[in-house]
Amino acid sequence: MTAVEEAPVAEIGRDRRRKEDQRLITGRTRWTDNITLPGMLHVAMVRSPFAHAKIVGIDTSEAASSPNVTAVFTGADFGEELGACINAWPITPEQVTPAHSPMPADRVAFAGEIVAVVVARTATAARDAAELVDVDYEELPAALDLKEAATADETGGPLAHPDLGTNKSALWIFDSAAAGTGGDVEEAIAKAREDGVVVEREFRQQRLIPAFMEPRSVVVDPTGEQLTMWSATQIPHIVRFALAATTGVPESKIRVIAPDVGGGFGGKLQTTPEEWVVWALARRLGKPVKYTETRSESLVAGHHGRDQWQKLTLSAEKDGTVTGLKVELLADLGAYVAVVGGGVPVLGAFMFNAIYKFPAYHFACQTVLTNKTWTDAYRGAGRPEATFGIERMMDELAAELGADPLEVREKNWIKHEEFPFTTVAGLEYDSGNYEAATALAKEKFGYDELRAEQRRRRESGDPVQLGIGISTFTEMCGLAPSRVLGSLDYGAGGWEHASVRMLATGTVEVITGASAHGQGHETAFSQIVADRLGVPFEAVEVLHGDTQIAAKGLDTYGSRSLVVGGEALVRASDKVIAKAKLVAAHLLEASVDDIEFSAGRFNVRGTGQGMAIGEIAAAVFAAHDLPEDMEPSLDSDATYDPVNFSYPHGTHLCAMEVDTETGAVRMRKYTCVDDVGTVINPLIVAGQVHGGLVQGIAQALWEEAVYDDAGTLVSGSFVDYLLPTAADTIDFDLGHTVTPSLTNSLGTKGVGEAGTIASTPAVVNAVVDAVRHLGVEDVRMPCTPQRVWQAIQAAAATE
Ligand code: MCN
Repeated sequence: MTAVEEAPVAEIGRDRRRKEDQRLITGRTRWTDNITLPGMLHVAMVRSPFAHAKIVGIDTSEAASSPNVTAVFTGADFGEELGACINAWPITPEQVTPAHSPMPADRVAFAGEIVAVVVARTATAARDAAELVDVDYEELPAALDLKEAATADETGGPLAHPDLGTNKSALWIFDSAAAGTGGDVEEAIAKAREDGVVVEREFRQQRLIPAFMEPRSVVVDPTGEQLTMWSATQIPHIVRFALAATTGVPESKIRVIAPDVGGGFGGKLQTTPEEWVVWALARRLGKPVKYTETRSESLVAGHHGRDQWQKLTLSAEKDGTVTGLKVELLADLGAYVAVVGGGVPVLGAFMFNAIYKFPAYHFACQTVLTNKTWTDAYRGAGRPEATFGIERMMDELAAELGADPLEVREKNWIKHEEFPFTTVAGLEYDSGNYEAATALAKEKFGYDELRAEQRRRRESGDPVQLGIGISTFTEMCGLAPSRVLGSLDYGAGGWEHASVRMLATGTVEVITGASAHGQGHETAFSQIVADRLGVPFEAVEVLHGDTQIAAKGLDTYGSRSLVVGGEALVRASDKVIAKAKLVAAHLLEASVDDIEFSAGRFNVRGTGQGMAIGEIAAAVFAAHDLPEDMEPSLDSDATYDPVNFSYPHGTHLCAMEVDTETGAVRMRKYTCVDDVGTVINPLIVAGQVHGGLVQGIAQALWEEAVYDDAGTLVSGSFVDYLLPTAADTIDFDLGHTVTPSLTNSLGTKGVGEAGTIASTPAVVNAVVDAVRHLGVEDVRMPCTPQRVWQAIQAAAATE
C-alpha cells in the first residue's frame, strides 16, 4: 500500500500556495551567506573609485599586517592564474571585445572594478583591512555619455579602452528586404512622406539596476574530492561549465550549488568576476573562502540593465495602416561585454514589430563601450525596450492622425484567424488572440467611461488631468530552440533536462535542470507531475540547483523554465507511465493493449480490476515479480529542446492623473489581461505578473542609475535609487485569456517577464496622454514630477 491510492483532483490550474514559501518567508533556509565551513576565510574586495584609471601602484602592507588578516592579493599576484571572465558572446564576427580580467593589474575601466582582495578570518576584519589598501591611481579620460562615446571615432573623444582604438563594439543589422521577410523600409518611408504619415521619435531607455533582495554571495570549498562552489546564482550549470572550460578542471570535479537564491531578475545570469576571484583564492590558499557583497557593492558592481537611445521612424497610410518601421539603436554595454550583454538589444530586433503586421522593417543596433558598470539582461532583456519603442510609437501615430490609439493598434495587429503567422522579423508566432485580450481589458478597465472622464477634465480645465495609456505586447520567451541559437552563432543550446523517479515510499522525486530563484518551481512542477502521474501534490519532491543532483541543465532565465523544463518533466513522466504500464499488465495478467491509465490507476479495460501507480512503484522496488529482462526501477529522464519560442501576449491599460501645475503623477487604475496559455498555478502567475508590473512601472516613474561627470554612480544606494515598495503601488486589476501554445504539450507560455515588458509603455503613454493637449509629445523616463513639469513648460515655451 502506498500513499498514492486516492485519485487526486486536477492540480493544473489550481491555486496552490507555494511549497517553498514557509522557508523563504521565514528566512529559515540556506542562503549562500549562511554557509559556514571549518577554517573558512572571508574576502573583502577593494574597488576602484575611478571610472577610468591606470593602477600605478598598490601598497598592501598596512592591510596585510592588520589583525586577523591572512593575505592580501592584487591582480599582479594572480596574473594568468586568475584567467579571464568568459563573458563575451560576440554578436557579430567583427565585434570589438575588450579583454576582461576579474581583477585587472594595470588599468580599471569602471568605478567599482576589483583592484585588490583582502582575505581574513572574519568578514569584518577583511572589510576593515580593505580600507587600508593604498592604491595609487592615475586618472584617465573616461567615456561616459553614450552618444558621445559612440562618436568618439570622429570627435577624438575619450575611449573606454584606448588599446581598442574605438568605443564601437558591434553593429548588428536586420533588414526585412535583405532577409526576404518584407519590403524595403526606406521605400515605405519615402512613399509615406508623399502620401501618408511619417512619425519620428527618439526615446531614452535609462540605465536600471536589477536590485534583487539577496546580494550576490559565493563560497568555494577546495578541501574535498571536488571543488564545491555555492553561489547566489541563476545559472549553476553554466557556472560549472564556465569554470571547467576556463580552468581545465574537469566538470566531474566541480560541484556548483545554487541554494535558495533571493531573486535575480537577470542580475545573477553572469559568471561573475567575484566568483572567479573567490575560486582562485580558495585554490591558492587551500581553504574554504566566502565573499558576500554589500548592498552598495551590489548596486555599483553587479551588472546593470537597459541603457539605450532609440530612434524610431514609423511610416503609415493616412488611415493608420503601418507600412514600415525603422529602428536605430545605440546600446551602452558599459566597460565590458557581459555574457549576453551584446545579445540583449539584439533580442529586441525580433520584437519591435510586436503583435503587428508591418510590411517593411529595418533594425540596426550599435553597441558601445563606456567606462560604466557593464550591462546585461534585466527582467525582459531586450523585449521591454522593443515593446516600449513600438507602443510609444503607436500612440504617437494615433495622436498624429487624431485617432483612438486602440483602434490604430487593432487596424495593424495580426488577427486571430491569421495564426500561425510569420512576422517581418522572421519569427513564427504559433498562437494568439489579441482581440479577446483587448476586449476583456477594455471592459475591465472601463475604457469608455475613463475616456469620458478625461474629456470632462479637459473641458473644465481641471489642473489635474487624466491620461490613458495602452500597451499591447507579445514576447519571445521559453529560451530557446537550440537550432535558433545555432543560427545566431551562439555557442550554447537551449534544451532542458528532467528526471522523474518513483520511490517505494510513494514519494516521487523530480529533478529539474531549471534553477529557481523565486519563481516557485517546486510548487508548479509538483502540480504538473502530480497530474501526469495521478499522485498527490504532497507526494512530489522537486530537487534543483545542485549540479551533483541535477547533473544536466541549462538553468533559469528568459521565462523558459516552464515551457522548456516543464515539458521535459511531462516527457519523463510519460516514460515512467509507459514502463509502469508494462508492469501493470504483467501483474494483472492482461495484455498491455487492454490497460488504460487514468488518474493514477492502471485499469484492465472492462474488468474493474486495476492497480495504483504507487503500488506498481512498490512492486518494482521489491522486484519479486517483474516482466523478464525488466530493470527494477521506475524512473526516467528526458531532455527537451523546443521547436519554437513561446509567445505570451496581453493588453495593459493604465490611467494616470497628472497635476499640470506641479508635474506630480498618480496612478488611478491599472488593468492587465495576459494570455500565457495554460496556467499551471494561477496564484504563482498572479505573483509573477504583480512583480513584473511593479518593476516595469518603476522604470516608468522612479528608477534610474545616474552617473556624475566623473563616472561615479550617484544613485548608489536605495536612498537615491528609488526602488518602489508595496505602498507605492495600487491594487492591480488582473485578467486572463487562454490561447494555448501549440509548441508544448501543456499549451503553456512563459510569464516570468510579461508584466515588466508591457507595463512601462502603458504608464508613459498615460502620462503623455494626460498632457498631450498642452503640446507634450514625450516625457523622458523616469517620469518624475520635475521632468513632467519641465516637459509642460518646454511645450508651452514653443507654442
Ligand atoms: N507559470 C505557470 N503557468 C504559466 C506560466 C508560468 O504556472 N502559464 C509558473 C511557472 O511554473 C513558474 C513561474 O510561473 O513557477 C515562472 O515561470 P516561467 O515563465 O517559466 O519563468 P522562469 O521560471 O523561467 O523564470 C524566469 C523569469 C525571469 S526571466 C525573470 S528575470 C524573473 C522571473 O522569472 N526573475 C524573478 N520571475 C522572478 N520572480 C522572482 N521572485 N525572482 C526573480 O528573480
